[in-house]
Amino acid sequence: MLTHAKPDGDAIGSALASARALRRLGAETETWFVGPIPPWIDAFANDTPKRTFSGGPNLSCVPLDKTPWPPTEGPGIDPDLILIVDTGSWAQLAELRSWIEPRTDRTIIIDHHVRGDTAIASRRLIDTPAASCTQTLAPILASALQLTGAHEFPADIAEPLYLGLATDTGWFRFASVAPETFRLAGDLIRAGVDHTRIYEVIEQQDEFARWRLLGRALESACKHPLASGGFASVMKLRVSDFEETEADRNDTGGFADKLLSVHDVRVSVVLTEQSVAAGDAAVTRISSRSKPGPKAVDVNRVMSRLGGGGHVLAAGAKVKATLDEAESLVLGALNASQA
Ligand SMILES: [Mn+2]
Repeated sequence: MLTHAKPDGDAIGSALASARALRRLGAETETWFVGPIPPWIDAFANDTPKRTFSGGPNLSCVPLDKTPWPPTEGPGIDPDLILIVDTGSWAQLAELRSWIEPRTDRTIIIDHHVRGDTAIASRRLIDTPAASCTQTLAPILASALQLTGAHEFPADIAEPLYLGLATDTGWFRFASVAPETFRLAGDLIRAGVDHTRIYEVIEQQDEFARWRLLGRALESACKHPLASGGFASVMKLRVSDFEETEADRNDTGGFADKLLSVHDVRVSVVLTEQSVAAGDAAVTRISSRSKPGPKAVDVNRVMSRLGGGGHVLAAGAKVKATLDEAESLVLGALNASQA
């Protein structure tokens, strides 16, 4: 059982649900995840034995031993069937590619993404209207287990299916949510899913220091008018803000999104001062988010002007500049890219 690298809730939920269903049908299964793996995985997969691969990618969640990467022999290393869920592209399979390539004739893909590589698997089920890969898997696993519906799933299969459904829809907010999405969620809760526990495990695990740091960021926030209308918001974090709040360098995740809640803010930028050795030039990390819609600002284009990049709605860069210089650079690039 394989899924994309840096697995999210849907990838992990799809893999665990499929593996558990196959195990109930008598198949021996192994599930490999390519890291980094979210810290909450043990809340869902603590029953799953682990295999670590040495000298290679960060793979885990199979029998506990150390196997050299790429694996050449051993139980489960040369399976009869490879099931790949929640991705259909080589790029997302990362280090697994060289291992899959000689086995594509016995590989099946079940996915809901538009983009993919046809050569990976001899059989592919690509269900693009599905809100999550677990939504596609639910009726397949139900019929394999000879159930009359998703409400009959055992709880250890219903839970990962719900995990994928809830996280891939942003807790049932995205445009992909359809009547079937809610119907399946209802059936899975009937099957015994503790949905408040899942929300707590995924969304309510922050350290207090992170919110104190967010306070500093919000206090620094400024709004700047954009030539094409609306505003860009800029927040700044100094090295001293991290020290004084005792926050971690990685605690800024999601900060830029917060100010997109402001009605006239179209772009939100977080500038983070990097600690540099005395005598070295100042360095600032830039993270930007853009509000979706027909008038969306392409922050990938803006950040490319500063030597960075990313996606249309989320991009970043690193510049040799102080916080204030970086702010001017970003505002210049924002207005130049819309001219
Ligand atoms: Mn997905």
